[in-house]
Amino acid sequence: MSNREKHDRMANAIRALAMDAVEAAKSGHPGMPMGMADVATVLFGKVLKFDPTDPHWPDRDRFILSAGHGSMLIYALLYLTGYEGMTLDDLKNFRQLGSRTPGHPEYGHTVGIETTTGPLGQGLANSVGFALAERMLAAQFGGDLVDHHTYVICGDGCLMEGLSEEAIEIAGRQKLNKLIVFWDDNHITIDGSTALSVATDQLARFEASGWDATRVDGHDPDAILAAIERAKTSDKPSLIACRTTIGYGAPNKGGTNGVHGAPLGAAEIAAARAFLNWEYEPFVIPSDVLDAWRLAGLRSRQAHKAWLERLKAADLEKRGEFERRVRGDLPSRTSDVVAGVIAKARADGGAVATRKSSEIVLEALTAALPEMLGGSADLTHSNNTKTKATSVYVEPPKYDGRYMNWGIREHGMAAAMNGIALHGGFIPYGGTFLVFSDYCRPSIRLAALMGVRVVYVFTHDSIGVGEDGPTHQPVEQIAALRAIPNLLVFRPCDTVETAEAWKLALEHKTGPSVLALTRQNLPLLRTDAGTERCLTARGAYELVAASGEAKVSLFASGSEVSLAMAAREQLQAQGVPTRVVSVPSFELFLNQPDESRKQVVGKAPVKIAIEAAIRQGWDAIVGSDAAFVGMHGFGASGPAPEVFAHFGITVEGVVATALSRLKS
Ligand SMILES: Cc1ncc(C[n+]2csc(CCOP(=O)(O)OP(=O)(O)O)c2C)c(N)n1
Repeated sequence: MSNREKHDRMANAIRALAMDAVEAAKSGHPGMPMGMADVATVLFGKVLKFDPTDPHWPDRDRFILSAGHGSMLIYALLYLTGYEGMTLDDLKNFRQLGSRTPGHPEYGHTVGIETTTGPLGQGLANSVGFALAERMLAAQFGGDLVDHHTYVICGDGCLMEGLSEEAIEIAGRQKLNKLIVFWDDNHITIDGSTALSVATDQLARFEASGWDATRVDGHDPDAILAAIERAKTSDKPSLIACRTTIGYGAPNKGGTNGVHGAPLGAAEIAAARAFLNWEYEPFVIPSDVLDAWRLAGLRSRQAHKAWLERLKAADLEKRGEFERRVRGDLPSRTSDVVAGVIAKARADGGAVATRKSSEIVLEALTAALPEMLGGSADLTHSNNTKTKATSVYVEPPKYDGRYMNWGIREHGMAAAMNGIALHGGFIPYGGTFLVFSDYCRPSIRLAALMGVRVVYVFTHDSIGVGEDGPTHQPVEQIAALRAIPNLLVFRPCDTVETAEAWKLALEHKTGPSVLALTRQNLPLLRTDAGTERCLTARGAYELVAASGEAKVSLFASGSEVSLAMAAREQLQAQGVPTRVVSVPSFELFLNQPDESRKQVVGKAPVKIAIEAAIRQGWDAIVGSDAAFVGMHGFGASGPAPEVFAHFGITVEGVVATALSRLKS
């Protein structure tokens, strides 16, 4: 059999499995896997460094299917190359509840999936983080241990999404030459021809951002291989535009949007089998083809062994540290570092903005944790994210810095941070204003869905922003973030809570965390020195008890906790026993056992929640009959104290609310 025949049979196995699985599921996307089968066969058959027996081998090449709707492409490849976690039965169960072959590839759910994709553009933007992490880890541990490529398949949709622009610019600026992107240039999206919606010269676009860009016939294996070999020698990231026919092999529907996202149907499948010379029953892979694929799966065995030898031969300390970094375990000193910050904050006293508190904590943490990678979307000096330890920028060609200037690209930053965290070896944190968390939201959601450790430093967390006005004053963002499952949202009230929140965020290995921090100064409230308790871990706790049986419970987060404390003073002075509950994290509180929650909520007849944001979410804690002092609409431009007064978020406002509730 000629090489070309062998290639065709291997590629046709992918095509057949894609059409059969989509047909069995009565849903799915056969067009993309059929169209990109040739590219995938060259990549997995000849180029990609991977070992199906160890999907977590740290120095494997990464493959990211940004066009996640074509999930059958990767599932077919995982089966064919011999991953234990992917069987023919899994393919037959495509898209079924509980299967290992969900509609779109899900990280952590299916072996061999590097990142969850489906929301178009995310995978491509994640890949920038992967490629960056590879360069940075290589800078810290050497090319002996870290030397791999990141390959991406993306579609027209990925390139149309605005996120792709941010990702492309970051990759070009960072000269990520080990990032190689295949664009499935098939001229088709769901609604029809790409000409309906795009007139961009994509090659020129990539080149303008510092990439190499080339075009190949995506059905010519020799041309594809040659393009990859060229890309590997480039000093820039590479785009390989692969001109393909969507649904290649389906003689009537191929090349049309009819094959994008629907089963081909029995007649077209029969016609495709005839066209492709594929005479086998559904889900049957002839042994010559399976053998060829399994051999491809063994291709990197030797490289893997050699890598293990190099790891074994490495200096013991370096090896231990590399393994710790890859596992994502924190150094044992982390707790002591945080305790040290807290002790010093108590000794220093004084009022500081929690963004400054965060900087103080970060100074200590980044010095102790080399895996922490800082950054900001051009708001470094507002977010207070840069420290002495992270003062050097990540820069080609050395990549030994620890701080990313992401530019004004919040979405690109958040998506790349997902890639960095998924790659392993780093804990990325990145800053912007809380109001612009909306620009990061699709990637935050995916971080939470995947359960990866990324920390968002969102400062300027309320109308306390002041003069910048309602465009910059978040009111609904905290509630919106609290709505994302598996995302911890912290709104600390002082330096102690901020330190505790950072500790909890770092320990939260299975999900992202948000720190919502103030621009304005806040007094130190947690003066409970001598105790080792991390009260923030409870999500909410009684900060001060009432003198006497509590008539009023004040619940507050962040900057409003000090306001609650001042209101309590006045109420107590007027003979109204009042307690204050600090609520730094809804999620952690709602996870507490019923009994402890009841205790914290207490039995005071009047409950008031205070937060300079909308009420949504508070009812789950204080009940819908409680009063709320906060925001009911957008903010206003003016000096912060005047804006707070304008909206009635004041000590007097809280006291008046309490007194009127007590009377009624
Ligand atoms: C952010 C986002 N918007 C919309 C969709 C729905 N969607 C899935 S595939 C697709 C068309 C993608 O076209 P293309 O990338 O050319 O894929 P192809 O038709 O070649 O398979 C759309 C709109 C999505 N998955 N993600």
